[in-house]
Amino acid sequence: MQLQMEDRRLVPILEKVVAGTRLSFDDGMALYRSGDILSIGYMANIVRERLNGNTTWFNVNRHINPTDVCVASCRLCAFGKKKRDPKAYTMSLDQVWENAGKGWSEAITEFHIVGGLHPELSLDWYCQMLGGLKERFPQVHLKAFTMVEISWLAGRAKIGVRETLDRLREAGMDSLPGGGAEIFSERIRRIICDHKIDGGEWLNVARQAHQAGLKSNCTMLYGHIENEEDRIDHLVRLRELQDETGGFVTFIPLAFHPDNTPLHHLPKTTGFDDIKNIAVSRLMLDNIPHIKAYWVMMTPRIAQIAQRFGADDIDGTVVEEKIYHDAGATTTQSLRRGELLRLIREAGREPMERDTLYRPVQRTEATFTVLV
Ligand code: V47
Repeated sequence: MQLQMEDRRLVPILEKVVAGTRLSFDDGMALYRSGDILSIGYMANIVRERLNGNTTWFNVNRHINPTDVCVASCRLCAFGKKKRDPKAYTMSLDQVWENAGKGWSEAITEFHIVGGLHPELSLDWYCQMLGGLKERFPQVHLKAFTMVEISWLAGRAKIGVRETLDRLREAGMDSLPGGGAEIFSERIRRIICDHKIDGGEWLNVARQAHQAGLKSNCTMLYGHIENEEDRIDHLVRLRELQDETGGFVTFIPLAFHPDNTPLHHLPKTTGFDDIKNIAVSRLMLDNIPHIKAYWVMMTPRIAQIAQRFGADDIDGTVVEEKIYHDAGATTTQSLRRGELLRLIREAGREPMERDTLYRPVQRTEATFTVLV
């Protein structure tokens, strides 16, 4: 039985979705302009179940932010600080390694490592940091540095992006997170993050990472001053690069949190828009295997509902998230494994623990009990 679509303009899109035909820019616009969230979710769920069945993936990870010192002054950000700011911090290598081991259990499979664009820390310092982590935690996957950080480190070392990636990989980097993409539209970037590399360069660094054999994630920051065309343009540009490289593993739509940023006057996103972004991205990004509803950003409640609107991933236990909490996120800073399992099961999905590259993780009782 098929859903009776309230918005009849979506019927041709449903036909494409059922046939597995790629959606056009205009289809994307029609989806964003429609209020018929149930029909949009129904279609996104078809794609989600085609690609991931009834599984919802999660992982057990820890975030490490070695420094919040940043030469850029992005209006979207509440995390970055100038070096002279008394509240700014930069960890020593020993502190990074010690921080990584806090609350350490065999259960953690991933360190998610990102930070500011520090004016002095060198590529060698970052290589030492990765090497020290690998030495201490050899089984943990190091998902480290946004495309923006890679470009910055290459510039500081006065070498090319490819050589920078190669050196970081030799030191222990296993893949890259999806941050820093924001929204590719130059008109918007000039206002929200004018000190950052432009969208073309972000895609170029991602291309080189994928060509070097490294997988990465990708993101889109929405809910600030962009419009729906900017969003579809962003999604289509990611889809085009994915056609070329196949290197993106997961897409994560990130809702803008205005608190403590120069854009604090902007309203927060709504649950409706959060769910719609999950669903539209699932429908437009037909070549990216996973869509993550990042609970830290969208709250566990919305991330749970998103599992029936196109998302197949809820991220992980996280532990000590800083970027969103500096920008006013009121969610907890970590979720226990048992809580993630409950959220997923109540949404009628089957939880599957994964490593960063979506290989199922098997647990013995001994390691299982550590985090439940
Ligand atoms: O790059 C910064 C965004 C990103 C704000 O790859 C903000 O698995 C909202 O990329 N309001 C970092 N967003 C987070 C990120 C991420 C998160 C979870 C998983 C993965 C992954 C990647 O957060 C930044 C920027 O786009 N951001 N400030 C803010 N005030």
